[in-house]
Amino acid sequence: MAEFSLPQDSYFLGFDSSTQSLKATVLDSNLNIVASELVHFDSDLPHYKTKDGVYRDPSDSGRIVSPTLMWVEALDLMLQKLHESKFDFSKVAAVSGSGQQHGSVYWKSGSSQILSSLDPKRSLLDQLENAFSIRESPIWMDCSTTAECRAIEKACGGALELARITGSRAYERYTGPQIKKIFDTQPEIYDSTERISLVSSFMASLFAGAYAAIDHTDGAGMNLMDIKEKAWSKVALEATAIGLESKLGDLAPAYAVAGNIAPYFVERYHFNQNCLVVQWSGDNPNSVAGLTLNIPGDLAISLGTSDTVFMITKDPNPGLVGHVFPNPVDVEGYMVMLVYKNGSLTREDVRDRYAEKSWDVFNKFLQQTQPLNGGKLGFYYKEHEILPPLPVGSHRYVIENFSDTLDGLKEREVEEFDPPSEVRALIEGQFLSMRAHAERFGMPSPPKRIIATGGASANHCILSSIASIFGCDVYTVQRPDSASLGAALRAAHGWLCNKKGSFLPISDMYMDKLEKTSLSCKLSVNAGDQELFSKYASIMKKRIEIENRLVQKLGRY
Ligand code: ADP
Ligand code: XUL
Repeated sequence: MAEFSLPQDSYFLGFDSSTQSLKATVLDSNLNIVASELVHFDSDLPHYKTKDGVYRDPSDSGRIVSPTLMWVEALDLMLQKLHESKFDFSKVAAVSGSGQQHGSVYWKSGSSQILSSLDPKRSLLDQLENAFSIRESPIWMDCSTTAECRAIEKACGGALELARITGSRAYERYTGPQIKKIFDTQPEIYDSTERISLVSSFMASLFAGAYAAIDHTDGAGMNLMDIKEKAWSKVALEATAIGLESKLGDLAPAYAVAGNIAPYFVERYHFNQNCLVVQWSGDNPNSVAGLTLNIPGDLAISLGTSDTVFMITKDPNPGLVGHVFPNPVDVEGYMVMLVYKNGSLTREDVRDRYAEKSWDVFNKFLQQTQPLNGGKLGFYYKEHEILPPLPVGSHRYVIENFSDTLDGLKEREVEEFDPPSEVRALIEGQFLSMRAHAERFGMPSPPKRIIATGGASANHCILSSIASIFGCDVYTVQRPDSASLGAALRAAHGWLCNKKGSFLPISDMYMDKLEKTSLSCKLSVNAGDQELFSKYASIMKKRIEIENRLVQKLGRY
């Protein structure tokens, strides 16, 4: 083991190019955080005029994109900020990162030439201004490709068959349906594109100064990769667009090296020329690494722009709900995941409308109201939801004569609750939905424990509701950005695998010393009581009954 230990006095730099910001976390060779930095898109780069990092089509077509160049400029600014804080780039042994999943970048023919000859005297933004055939990247919040999804499913033998091959049925935000839309509606732009990257492989390409491969894990978020073979699926490629394989390039394992860092970064920021660029991956998969999720039965909940729930498994069984991706730090394992679009931005919306725009007031309302909310149930969709597939809108119900048992009780639809009940209905609704769908997806109930991460995991009142609804202890990590932390850890892991010349189990890196590293989790809230857990089970059944009716009436499938 010693011959494969991390070099002393070296750093591992991890990024997270997410919806609202670019974050960086630096680990030292003892896996402790030594630096972190953030570029917030709306406030640090206001000239792009994004709201929450995105542009929403006002016509309600469901089109949601982000300016590709904003991500490039964010990297210029991030490196500038680190430089100004006297960060010593020369100590960085490896760089890796996370990208928001599914988003895509379209490189114009001839751009590989620009990438491989970057001039260290000029910013990246300046040189990449004309490198993209599409200037606005479709991102995970987009839901404008329902027709393309149905066409791809049909061509692949149905939704279930597509899920069996690629890990998911067709989803609007997935890259394959997004590419199909461009291929069908803007063929000349498709033809003028020489490479399509994911956000993750795009950022890796900048650092490597050459097109980086798409990694096996983030590649599973495209509806294009065979998750067992870890190769492009011929049938899915054919169902999507002609001539696609060459535009996608190769796939690679997440632990592989994309190349040495480009001379641009060596000359401009004084990185060491031997610094490795380890393949970037998706933000959720990197959180699996950052949360050291290696025990089946542990559940992770990420409360970022999106809310996600994930677990690891050796034996995935992809179906019509949820997603399966290869585990980025276990070559034989997989992760299963549920994704909610109405996460933090919907909580902010309810906070702004009912709780005086203040998390303190929001939390006071959560504390003032009773668990189960006196039988008041709410469904809040500020964005078209993924799970369940419902359009924008809110629906509120009161269970008549609510008492402890719900058997035979009927609900009545209402217009609005009092403000404290609105807040509780939102929070209980979000986590009851997660519990219900995660149970259907094979989550042990209660799970052994939950590890919470993402911006909203800083909110203790929200974590308390999670502990009551799921009936288990809730842990948190030192900092809520597990995606950039996981990326830094994967940079170290990739460095070691490269040194060894083959895959090394990631737990070998922290086996006996987890508690002494920045990766350790701490207990944040104890499990709620068993009786309340059972009461939540019966109100959850009622909620799913109502949800199924809403899907029948308004749903997209
Ligand atoms: P992403 O990585 O998807 O860009 P983050 O994980 O950084 O998102 O989370 C950002 C979100 O965290 C914000 O939209 C905000 O609503 C939420 N957040 C931050 N602090 C709190 C808090 N105290 N209570 C609830 N939500 C919070
Ligand atoms: C995952 C998903 C989101 C994005 C946002 O499928 O769509 O969680 O990764 O970061």
